[in-house]
Amino acid sequence: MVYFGIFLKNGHQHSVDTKNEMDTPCMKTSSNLEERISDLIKVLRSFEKKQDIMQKILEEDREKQRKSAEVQQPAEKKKDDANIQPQNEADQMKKSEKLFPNSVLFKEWGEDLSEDDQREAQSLYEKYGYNVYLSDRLPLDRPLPDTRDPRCLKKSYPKDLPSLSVVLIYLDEALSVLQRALRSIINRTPKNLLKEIIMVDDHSSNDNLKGDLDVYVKLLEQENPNLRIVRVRHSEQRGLAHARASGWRAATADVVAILDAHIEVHEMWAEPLLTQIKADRTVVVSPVFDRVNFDDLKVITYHPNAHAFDWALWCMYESFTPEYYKLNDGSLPGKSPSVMGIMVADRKFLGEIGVLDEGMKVYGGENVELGIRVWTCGGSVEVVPCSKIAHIERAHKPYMPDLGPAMKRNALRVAEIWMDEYKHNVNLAWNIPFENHGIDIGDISERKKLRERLNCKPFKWYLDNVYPKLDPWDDLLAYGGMKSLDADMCIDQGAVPGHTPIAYNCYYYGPQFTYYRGTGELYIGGIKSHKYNDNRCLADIGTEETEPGLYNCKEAMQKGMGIYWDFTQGDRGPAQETGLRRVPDGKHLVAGSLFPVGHRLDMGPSSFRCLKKSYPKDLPSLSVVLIYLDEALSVLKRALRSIINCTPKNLL
Ligand SMILES: [Mn+2]
Repeated sequence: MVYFGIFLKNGHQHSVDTKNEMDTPCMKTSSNLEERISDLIKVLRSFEKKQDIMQKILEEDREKQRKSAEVQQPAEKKKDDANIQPQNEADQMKKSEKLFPNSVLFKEWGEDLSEDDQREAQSLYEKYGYNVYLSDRLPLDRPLPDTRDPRCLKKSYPKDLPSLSVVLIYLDEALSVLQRALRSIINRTPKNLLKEIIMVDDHSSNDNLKGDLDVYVKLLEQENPNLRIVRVRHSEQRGLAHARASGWRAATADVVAILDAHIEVHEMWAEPLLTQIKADRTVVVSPVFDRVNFDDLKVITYHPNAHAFDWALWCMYESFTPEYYKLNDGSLPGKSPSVMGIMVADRKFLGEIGVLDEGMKVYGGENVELGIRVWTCGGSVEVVPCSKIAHIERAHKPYMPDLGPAMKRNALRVAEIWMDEYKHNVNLAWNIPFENHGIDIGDISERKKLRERLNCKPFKWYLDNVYPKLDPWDDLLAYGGMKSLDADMCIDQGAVPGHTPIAYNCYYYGPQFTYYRGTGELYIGGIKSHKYNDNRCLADIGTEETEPGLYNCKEAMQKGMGIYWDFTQGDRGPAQETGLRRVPDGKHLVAGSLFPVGHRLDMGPSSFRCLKKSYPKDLPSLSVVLIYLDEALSVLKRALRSIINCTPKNLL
């Protein structure tokens, strides 16, 4: 028996209590207590291992995404070593032993450090997530490579640009990093435009962000008598969205630039942004970030890309529209579905449309919310290539070790307020039930009222016009884990790379996420948010003897494999009633054998020559010998089942 779809598209949770099973994996077969305990430990271990694997897969996936964004617009590694101590051969001779061979900090940096310095660098890195040891030793006004499109250098900007408030938000940032941000802003923003810098401390605990920073700010004030430097301190940690909004509230200039504090601005960063806002007060703009490596603090050029997100609302780079690339001028601003976080906007306009959702907690989602809100409520979002900011990509963030729960919660909030009939895609992406998921998203009444008051367009308009690359997933019928009730196992994508789905203890994470589409496609191991990405379809490769495999859907189609599956109502019919059949109302379960041998639909043009062969009628009779030692029961059962089902009765 197969149980498919813990959560179904109509939002009802099936009566089988899957949650319980996740918490207490139980083994039915062992009878004595010791055996049960050791089995339980094994299950837990394999569960942990599986989680590790999943974590790795996710990381690799992210890395792949990041790389594909870079490949589209390849990042060139600048050979600008001006600030880094040269490593000559004499230095290499007295190389001290690597104390932290496994630390990512020392993977490509720190060859020549003494053991004491290694210890200091490592402990600072662990605390901050970037190389504070090195930052403390680099000049505060270090030069940055000019990474702009050459056409930017020829542009001229209006003289009468709006005035600017720069908001820096921070939480336990390293002092030298914060100082370098301040220094770069003051040095590289025209004095007549920079009205004030507002520093928002979201309740840092570092002592030197009190005394030492105060001294530095005093010095800057003396140096720049016309510049207002405002300090805002939260008495408790309020999270990113609230901190950014606090900065906005304290601002008084025409335009407000809300930045992270681990940045350095490039020359002429402000003018291109202010020019766009001067021309259209409803446009929210973002500079292009160059990456500052967390280890050697070198600047890696990033080319302009749109800022976007997936259905889990994790942010990601995305190409601009095809129309943008037709213009063939990479110095032009491009429209963008969202912002990554850093934003520059007309101060009053930002207020009119509701600044930021201060009901967001900790981290994540607020940037996507802003993007959707700006677009649907009468404005637009642009990335401006001639404005560049170097931004430290931290190895870990200070807010909390795992940002997932906060992200999930904030994403559900965005969905509930802004996504109309598409809101459940966020649940799908996080694989949580549509209702009764037990996650408190806070009070959303004010934000819903705001949306009404501003008369904002529906989310469908946003999908159709602003972010058509996002797959609306509007024909999904079911999602969740697919479980064999007989074997008490779930279908799992198995080893990647590889094409063989396996039966595995149910733990309902990434590799077991299963999605069933109205087309009949069945994805195992996840679903992609974007139309341009391919999913992995369960495919019948076309021979009666072979179990289905997991293949890229398009590839499977081209090869003539069957990728459309049908489900029957979840009655427990005899096991040989093979095949998955769809329920008429698309709401309920699936019956059949876990690996539906030989069932295929819509084979398409087949090139399998074996299928066309014919064999003599009077073949010799056959004994099948199966040898085994500690084989899994279900594997053995499946072998027997397939032999009986797939061997002519008169021969076996
Ligand atoms: Mn940042």
